[in-house]
Amino acid sequence: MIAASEVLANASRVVVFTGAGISQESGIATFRSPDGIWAKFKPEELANINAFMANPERVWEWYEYRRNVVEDAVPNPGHLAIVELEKIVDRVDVITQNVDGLHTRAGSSRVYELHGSLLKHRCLDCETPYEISGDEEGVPHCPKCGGLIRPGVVWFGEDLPEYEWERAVDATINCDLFLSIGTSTIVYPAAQLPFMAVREGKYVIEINPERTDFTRYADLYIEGKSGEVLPKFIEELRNAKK
Ligand code: BJW
Ligand code: ZN
Repeated sequence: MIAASEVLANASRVVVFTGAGISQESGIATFRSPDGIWAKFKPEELANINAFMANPERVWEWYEYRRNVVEDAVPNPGHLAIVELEKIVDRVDVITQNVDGLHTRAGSSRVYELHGSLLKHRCLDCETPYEISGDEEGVPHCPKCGGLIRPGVVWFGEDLPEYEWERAVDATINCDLFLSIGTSTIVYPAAQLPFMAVREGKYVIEINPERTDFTRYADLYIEGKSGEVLPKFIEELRNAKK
């Protein structure tokens, strides 16, 4: 038994809060591990509007490279276990910081992407969405106003999308089980959510091979990779409900 059976037996609204770690086993590098995306590139050099304005081609190329990696990746047993969870409890809200779209591709039905998506683009000036054709050479321009097209992710210093953030907070305060999976829990405001869940008296489980700033506040810390832990955890939850 890895979790309190009573909590599992009574869980009906579950929040799954995820970070880059859940996609690590799909071959997508996390941000802050020694071989992560930012071991080679500093976030302040690439993931902000000033970097894009200073050198749009360079930033665009980096995002195109990552978009291609993500398009070739497939959901792993961790993503699939979260889809399975929908068959066991009344409601599952997936709140993700990931920009890879893998929860949706896996089949989760209620996904909130707090940091946007590598697969979406929009005009920097008029915000009109832009569909990538694949024929672009360099940074495309907006057909409507001529502005530069930017990746649809949330850079440092930018606000999170309002609707997704509101849904995330609402799901957190109304859940009865909160899972924090594969996130270093250091990027705000997203990192507030597990702390908010604790403050609201929710049962919070963290799944991560490494301890984080949040670990000591969790009701239960399960050390391990999400692709290995989650399928077992879901099985346990299913049994607790029998
Ligand atoms: C496994 C595993 C396996 C491995 N299984 N687990 C002080 C100074 C400066 C700024 C700030 C500050 N305090 C707050 C801020 C603001 C800033 C912030 O939080 N900075 C912190 C770094 C301090 N936040 C913002 O700017 C946000 N906006 C904002 O606050 O707006 C208000 C504002 C307006 C104007 C001015 C100032 C503020 C926006 C944040 C947007 C973050 N965007 C990014 C980049 C997206 C685009 C892109 O992809 O390029 O989102 S940052 C990056 O970090 C990305 C991620 O979503 C996010 C979180 O990272 P995550 O997912 O936790 O990944 P890792 O790599 O850190 O951790 C992976 C974990 O997985 C590890 O724990 C591993 O152990 C584990 N793991 N394998 C399970 N198999
Ligand atoms: Zn435009």
